[in-house]
Amino acid sequence: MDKTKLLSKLWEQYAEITPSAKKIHDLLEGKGEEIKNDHIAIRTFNDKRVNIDVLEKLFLEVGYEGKGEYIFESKKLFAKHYEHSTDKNAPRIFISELELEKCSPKLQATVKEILDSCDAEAFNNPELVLSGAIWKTKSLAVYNSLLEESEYAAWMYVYGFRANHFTINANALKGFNSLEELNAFLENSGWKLNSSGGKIKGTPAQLLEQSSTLADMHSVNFDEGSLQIPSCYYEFALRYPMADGELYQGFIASSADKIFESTDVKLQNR
Ligand code: OOG
Ligand code: NI
Repeated sequence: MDKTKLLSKLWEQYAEITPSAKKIHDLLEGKGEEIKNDHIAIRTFNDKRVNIDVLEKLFLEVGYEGKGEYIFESKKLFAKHYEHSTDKNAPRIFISELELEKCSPKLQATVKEILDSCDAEAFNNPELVLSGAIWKTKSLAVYNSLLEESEYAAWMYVYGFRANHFTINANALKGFNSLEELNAFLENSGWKLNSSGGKIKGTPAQLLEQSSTLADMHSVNFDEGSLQIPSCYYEFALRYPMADGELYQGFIASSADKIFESTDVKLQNR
């Protein structure tokens, strides 16, 4: 699979359960904006069958290179970001993984059981990153037990391997002079933004400002019946130039820590 195909498959799969992303995309295009992607994020567990080393393979094959590494102590996450070696317009890729050994024995056992239930071939699928929730059952009891300890683990159980969000490159928007302006436009158009740590994460001094919508609510069919669970969100990133004049390319862990919460149902009720 080539890069264009991979990125468009990730978008299709994401847009299918994130109708607001498609609507915001079309709304901005309707205003004459050209939409460019700053980055795409993917989540996983650090079990060696599905960890970052496994999921990065397809991206390395299409020309991405590993760049920054990030640690999220309280959420027990580790992440890496990738940039394309030749295509400067290609979105960055951000892959995070839950550090299972730092979680409770109960959560570790649950995740092991989930992964053990999969066909071994599922892990060797070169398109694993596009394969969603590959486990055979989806139990609300399992979802709730994961949710008690890690919203990230619970989200992963329901939605699996896919793009968790796409991110609009706000530098490329012509009609907005700041992220505040873009946020105000989105809120006036009816979208709810993630307010954890403030609606804008990061500062010009940190060279990256980010905001995001709250994830859409999506109907999930559990073995016990169906329930609305937050799916995916849309992010907006504005980058500032470094001393050498080039835009900052990395991520900011303290901001990312709050962006992760865009899928947390607790924020929806604020
Ligand atoms: C990733 C959250 C972090 C960013 O841009 O800082 C992030 C996630 O929710 O999986 O995307
Ligand atoms: Ni992001």
